[in-house]
Amino acid sequence: MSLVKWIDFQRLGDERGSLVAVEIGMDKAVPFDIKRVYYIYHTEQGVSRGYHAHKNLKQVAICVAGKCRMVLDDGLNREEVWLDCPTKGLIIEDLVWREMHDFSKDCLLLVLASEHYDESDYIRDYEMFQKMARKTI
Ligand code: T46
Repeated sequence: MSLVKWIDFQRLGDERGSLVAVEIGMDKAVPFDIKRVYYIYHTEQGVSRGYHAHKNLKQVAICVAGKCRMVLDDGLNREEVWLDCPTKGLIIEDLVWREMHDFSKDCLLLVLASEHYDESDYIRDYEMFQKMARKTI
């Protein structure tokens, strides 16, 4: 099964421009209660981010401006995708290693998270992540 799962948000645009509403508990909506929202912007050129997984955190990442490349890895398979569309949300499940590369100067990455910030939820060691993902520890 592909690691890349999208939510296609409806563009509620009119002649004045575009608008996207993000909701929970509806068809084509975010599949968890949102406890936290953060956004990543002004990323220096050539800088990559991420390089971790989460033990218990689901997220939806929406690139509302610009673009970046997201790598997802479940310990067995690695897939990459461009985030470059404000109407597409990438669902990132727990126990998925993520890396973000090639941020455009204007990239504004909005992330909706199922849990509050908790540093102890991060797995920052790739070998440890692989063992956990493969349930070998
Ligand atoms: C993820 C990817 C997509 C907080 O204090 N609260 C927060 O909610 C977050 C997300 C971060 N921080 C602090 C922790 C660090 O001192 O902000 C600093 C930068 O965070 P981090 O190095 O984890 O950022 P990224 O871009 O590597 O990863 C972030 C999220 O942390 C992570 O959950 O999945 O974006």
